[in-house]
Amino acid sequence: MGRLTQEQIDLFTDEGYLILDDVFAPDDLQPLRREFEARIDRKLAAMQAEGCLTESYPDESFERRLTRIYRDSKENGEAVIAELEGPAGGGHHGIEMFRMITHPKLLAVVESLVGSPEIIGSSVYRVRPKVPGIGRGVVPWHQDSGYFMQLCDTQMILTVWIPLVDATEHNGCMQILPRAHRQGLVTHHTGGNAGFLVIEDTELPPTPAQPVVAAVPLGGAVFMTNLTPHCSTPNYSDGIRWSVDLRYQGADVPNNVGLWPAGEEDEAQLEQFQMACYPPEADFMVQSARHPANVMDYDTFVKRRAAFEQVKSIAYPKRGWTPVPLHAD
Ligand SMILES: O=C(O)CCC(=O)C(=O)O
Repeated sequence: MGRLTQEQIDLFTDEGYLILDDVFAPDDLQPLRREFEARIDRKLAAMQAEGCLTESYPDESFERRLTRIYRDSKENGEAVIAELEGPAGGGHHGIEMFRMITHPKLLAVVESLVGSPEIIGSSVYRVRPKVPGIGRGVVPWHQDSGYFMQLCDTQMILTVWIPLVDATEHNGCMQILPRAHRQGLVTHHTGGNAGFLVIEDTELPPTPAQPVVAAVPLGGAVFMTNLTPHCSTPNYSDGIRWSVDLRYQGADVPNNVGLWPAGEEDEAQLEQFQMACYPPEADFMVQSARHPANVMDYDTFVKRRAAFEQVKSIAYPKRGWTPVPLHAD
């Protein structure tokens, strides 16, 4: 799998999404799975040392271990998941996470879809260990732009959703509404399941297409635009539906690549930070034909993410979405 064919690019442009089954060889994903396993191991060992965990299921698989912990104690399960997700969902920033974001096989596809070799990656990536029964595993209909700044509503930001196990309808893969992305951003509401934004069914953009089940095997990925409506259904299996979702954009799309927060920004500086699509998290160059020296290395990536995380004054996008209206039914 290298760059995409024109037919695949056209399909993405027309439908608003593309599912590829073979972006990676399954072995390519092993290092990230192992990195998550090691982090879970460390967290469970610490919890055992503190006396809050009796059984840590060391022989259980990547697909099952957290499920066992969660079933024994929701609180303990949540503590491990929180370690991986961090406060906003993209807390894990190990070297293998960085290698995944910058994987050459992935960037070849990303280049085809953003239409430029100048590619910016974003700290708006999320780690999702979707344990059966976990409330926030069910994500209501939304467009990713509902979470971004208005200035980026007409820009292309690419979401790449990568399962670390086979993702099926049974274990709660995503559903996507095809051919709706060209109608722009629709009204979102606050107060959807687990605090997510939600597009009400009656407010979904009209499209002749029916929702598609975005099942994808290990090694594959789902590519979507920031205006493609999608949702995530319950995990009915007895295993964890692991995935990561990453985001990319061309270098001409508003970003914060040139900015380093110092923690004492004045009003004018803070305003500058608001000129990115998602101000509170760090953007960084992942590929550049024009300025290869600007491509970020791992150490700088870690420092940059930390610098943004520490500055609480860089505001989240405020879109003015109103709460889900009360319905008579
Ligand atoms: O992984 C999921 O279940 C939901 C992902 C999602 O909604 C997103 O990537 O925007």
